[in-house]
Amino acid sequence: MSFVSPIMQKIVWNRLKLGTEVQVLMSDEEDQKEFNSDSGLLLEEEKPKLKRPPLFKVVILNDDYTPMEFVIEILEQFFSMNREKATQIMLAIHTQGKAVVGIYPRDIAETKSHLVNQYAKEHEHPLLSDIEPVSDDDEE
Ligand code: TYC
Repeated sequence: MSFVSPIMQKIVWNRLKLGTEVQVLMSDEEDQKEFNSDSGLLLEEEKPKLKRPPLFKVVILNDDYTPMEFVIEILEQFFSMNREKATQIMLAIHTQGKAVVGIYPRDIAETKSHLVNQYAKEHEHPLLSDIEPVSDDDEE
């Protein structure tokens, strides 16, 4: 065993401590880097969790018997159109066979369509409405 003076012992000890500290710091950094590159999922920005509900068109179909005035009244009552707009849409249905009268989430579209069909039946008119999913092509 060789003799090491107390002062040398202290210097060696301090260097060791310093070395250890530096190593610890470095290994922390390395760990950090590895953690970051290995855990892409954790570091990705969170995506918004709310999705807009799928939308449905309410469509009214033409027929040969329902009076034009009755269709205009349906468009005013169930789809909040003013008389001018309702007349314009009624004529579009009359000339083109059908027209979209509103776009809503599924349950609202179903309810509106059902109420319109029920109302027409109660008044003994053959008018029918239906719903169709809004496709990606429909969206601008
Ligand atoms: N075609 C009907 C007529 O000539 C009018 C009509 C318009 C009927 C729209 C239904 O959804 C309809 N009296």
